[in-house]
Amino acid sequence: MATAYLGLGTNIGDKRKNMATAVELLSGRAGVILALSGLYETEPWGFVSENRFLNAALILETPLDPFELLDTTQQIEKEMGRTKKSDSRYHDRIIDTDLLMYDDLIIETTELILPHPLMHQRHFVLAPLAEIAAGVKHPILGKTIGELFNTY
Ligand code: PH2
Ligand code: MG
Ligand code: MG
Repeated sequence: MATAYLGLGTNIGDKRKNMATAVELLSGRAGVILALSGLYETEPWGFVSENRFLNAALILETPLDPFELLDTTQQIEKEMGRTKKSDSRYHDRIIDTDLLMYDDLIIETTELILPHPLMHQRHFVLAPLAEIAAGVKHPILGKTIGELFNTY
């Protein structure tokens, strides 16, 4: 079993319902949810949209390896109606599930980078994550999530 840290975001449709659906599907297919943060209303970061986000983070105890977990989260996004655009810009989305950390694993592949390369630069990730995982160390930066959030 591994411990994985996920970030969730949604900014279109019934956002509370999207969050609840994603959490339910994850807990059925990806493992056991050990902790779930509150919901954070945030402004779109990195792109312009009139649709504000709801963001959250969760801790998952999972039997899946990181790539199986990625496949599972992408399948859930697809089933919930997420469509991928071919350009590399950010877009409004029904649901986004990002793998932030997986134990203290460090990997860099074309498919998956862990820890998530931008997590420490994003308030919308650090705020919910610090609520449930303040004492957990970032495997590369060597600081805890609480420290990263406080010095953000
Ligand atoms: N996700 C992004 C880009 N910008 N902004 C907010 N507030 N919340 C997000 O989840 C988010 C974002 C890319 O995945
Ligand atoms: Mg994302
Ligand atoms: Mg994503």
